Amino acid sequence: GAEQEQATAAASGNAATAAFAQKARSGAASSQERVNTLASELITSVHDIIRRHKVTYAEYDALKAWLIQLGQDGEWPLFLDVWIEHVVEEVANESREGSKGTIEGPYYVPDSPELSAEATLPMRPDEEGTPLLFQGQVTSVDGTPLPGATIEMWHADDDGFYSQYAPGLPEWNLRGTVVADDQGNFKIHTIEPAPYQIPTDGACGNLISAAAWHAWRPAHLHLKVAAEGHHLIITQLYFKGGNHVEDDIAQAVKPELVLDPFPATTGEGNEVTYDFVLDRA
Ligand code: MBD
Ligand code: FE
Repeated sequence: GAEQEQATAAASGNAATAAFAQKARSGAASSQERVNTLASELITSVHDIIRRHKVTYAEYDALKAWLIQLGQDGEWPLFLDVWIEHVVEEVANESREGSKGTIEGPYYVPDSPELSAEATLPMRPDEEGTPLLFQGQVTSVDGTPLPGATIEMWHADDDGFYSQYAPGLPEWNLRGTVVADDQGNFKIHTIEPAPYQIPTDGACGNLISAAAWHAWRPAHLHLKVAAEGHHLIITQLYFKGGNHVEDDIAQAVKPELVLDPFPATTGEGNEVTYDFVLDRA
């Protein structure tokens, strides 16, 4: 029977939680002193909120139930990346001189198929969406081209779904690792993604409806750009005039990250040029 599997919050959430457990983490763990400081201040700031707003037992129990559900739905990665990560990224990259970064989000998968400097992302023969040619050059801050730089791109399809986090999509759909040529140039053929609505049927969705927020991120391309001897850039690019560019639920839009594609000279879809400048490590 060809029963259509539904995309559920718990399915994508638990997939994101399992993926995070596999993540190669960088850097040393915090010292005891730092854990003491950070955990104490976090807890104290919760106490302050309770006193200031006279939080009731009913509200305390609702919070407890919600946190339990957040774990059961596997939505800790979604929650943290949507509401917290943008400030971590801001602090981490405040002294960078090269291209702007932004949050990684919960749906990166390492080791996507390696592709040549001009390539089409893996996609279905009938992939919906406006074709997009995304091209540019990777250089160092002093303008030196970076041959062999890698541009990993991953993004949602025209229905707002990510491969490996929604049922029924080919494993590497709209994910690839493009290796730039000997001048650091790349040309990536893909389709323009749709705006992304975070799952409404899980704990994060419950919070959004209980607070009367909206659940949308603007359409975006995710990228990781890397080159020997340089700092990795993790970023996203958006589309000028698109829905929710001005009110991203994840607060991950920066003016430098908004693309303005124009009709492709080939006559099919749109094209845009965007160069990446990497800081020396
Ligand atoms: C996404 O696609 C995303 O990029 C972020 C940050 C959060 C949820 C879904
Ligand atoms: Fe995303």
